Amino acid sequence: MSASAINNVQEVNFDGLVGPTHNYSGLAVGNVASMSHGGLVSNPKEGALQGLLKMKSLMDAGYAQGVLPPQQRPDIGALRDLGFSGSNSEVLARAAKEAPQLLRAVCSASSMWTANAGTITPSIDALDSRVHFTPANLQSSFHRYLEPQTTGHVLQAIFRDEQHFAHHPVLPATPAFSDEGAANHTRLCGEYGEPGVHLFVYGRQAFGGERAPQRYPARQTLEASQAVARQHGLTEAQTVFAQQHPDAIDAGVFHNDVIAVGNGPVLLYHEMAFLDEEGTLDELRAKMSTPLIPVRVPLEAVSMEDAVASYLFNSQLLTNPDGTMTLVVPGECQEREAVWSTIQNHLLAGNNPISEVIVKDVKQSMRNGGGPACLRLRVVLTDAERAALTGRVLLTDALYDDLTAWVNRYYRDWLAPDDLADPLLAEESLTALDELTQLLKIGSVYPFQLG
Ligand code: SUG
Repeated sequence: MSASAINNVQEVNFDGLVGPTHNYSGLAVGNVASMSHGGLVSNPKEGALQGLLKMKSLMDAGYAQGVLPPQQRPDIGALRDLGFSGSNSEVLARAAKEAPQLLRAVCSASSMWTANAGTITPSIDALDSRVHFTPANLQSSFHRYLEPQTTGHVLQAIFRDEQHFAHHPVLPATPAFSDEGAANHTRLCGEYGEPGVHLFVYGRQAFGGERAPQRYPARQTLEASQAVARQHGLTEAQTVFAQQHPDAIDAGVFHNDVIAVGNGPVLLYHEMAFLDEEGTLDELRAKMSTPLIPVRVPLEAVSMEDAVASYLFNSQLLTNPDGTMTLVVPGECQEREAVWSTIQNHLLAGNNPISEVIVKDVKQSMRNGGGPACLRLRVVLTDAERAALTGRVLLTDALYDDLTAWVNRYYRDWLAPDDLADPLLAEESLTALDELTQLLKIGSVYPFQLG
């Protein structure tokens, strides 16, 4: 019997709940969807329910599903740090008048994209047999730079048991160590309980390096990826560091997970994903103990524009017990002829384990550049590690019902940019989040709870 079968090792997808202040503020440079939808009216209730439905349908299909809470927004503390003073209402009103771009940033519900929450190494690959976590510093943008502290609290609250879980400090929040977490990290392996190889994809080198994007920022540095690997004790034999193609970043591919997705031995990628495609595959093949199954999508089949607009590569690739794989694609893939026919004729009909496609509507998130894969943080856990989790964070029918009722109770279905200054929105959000931490039984994780 294989190691994963013995220890019942599973991949758990921890999806981020869409927060009550979900809005479109055009905050993310280089993220085409965010830049083009800034100013639209959002529907936080619909966003949260779409996310919950995705979680529920994957749970119903037999995949292990977890949930992570959103963050405290508006982050009035951040506005105070920037010199706004007075009561909460006064702080919000002054920011709305004097620095609306800052108010928008502190209201972002961007923590829903938990693929950016951090990088995880499963215990199977760690010398001390613990699961290792590093929250991403997300220093590339102000609205996301606000996330790591609470992300750290949340991860430490849930993965609290020190016998099983090890937490590392966030990397220095400076351009040299720009880190966007699991969106630029893929673990390839045979079965989950077998040793894996960690593919870290970076956009630029802080110290040296020849090629870098010209138009849009590269959000991950080689130095950051190397530091995370070092923290987790990963050796050279366990890691591959590959540069993302700078032209892809300039076409709107702001994370590797917008152009590639891997799971088990399969790496589904677009020909423009890596600067050195052959070198990357060769190194993976040399280091993996199981044969790599590359599934390459050529430019002639899917243009960069189609890849970025459809988020084909931001699909979730899920492993089934019989070794086949299921691809969970966003609804936008159906709207692009070239993408849909590539899915049918190249992926499903091809000689690879992908045998099923599920379409999910996560439009509220997609308009900000977050597809199915952005919304989840993958954590490979053994039975014992799952049993050691703190809180009620693994989805069940009862938890789904509770969370759906909670969203329906507190969330608005209409949020225009001007509503962000509404002090009632801030109050509603705090009340909702306080109740959520009780519902999830994770204790105090938010600044307003920790004092
Ligand atoms: O960081 N969008 C996010 C989307 C992150 C998607 N995550 C992954 N690819 N893993 C970002 O660009 C937009 C917020 C706004 O414009 O209101 C935003 O932050």
